[in-house]
Amino acid sequence: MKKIFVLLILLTAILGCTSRESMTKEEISPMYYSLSGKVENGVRIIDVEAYKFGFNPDIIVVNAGDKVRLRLTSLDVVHGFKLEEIGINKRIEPGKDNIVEFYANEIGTYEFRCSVFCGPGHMKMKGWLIVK
Ligand SMILES: [Cu+2]
Repeated sequence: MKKIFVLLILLTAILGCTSRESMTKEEISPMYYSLSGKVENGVRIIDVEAYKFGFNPDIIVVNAGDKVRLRLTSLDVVHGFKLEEIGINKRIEPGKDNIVEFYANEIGTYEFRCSVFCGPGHMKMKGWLIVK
């Protein structure tokens, strides 16, 4: 009985750690993530899908110094892509490619989130940009 109890606690701890929406900046280890997208003509191009209620991928990884182009698409309603620390706030209209370009200058882990209210899960709709 005691063993099962310990196992349950362990399992809860492990599951808790892998839930990305509740992750904090400090819990993300850049070394575990490989680079996102592909580089074409010196631009790192990454496709990101927005949906109720999340982003795919929800962890975007680039190199410091990269010129980054995000191609944002929505699978359902209008969403937003807000990356405050880099000064980005883009509406993601369904049915089109919504393009955002920026230079990833500073190493760091930056939170991005949906900036257009899209329903009850809106507040949980976020992800991370890792610049390494
Ligand atoms: Cu939203």
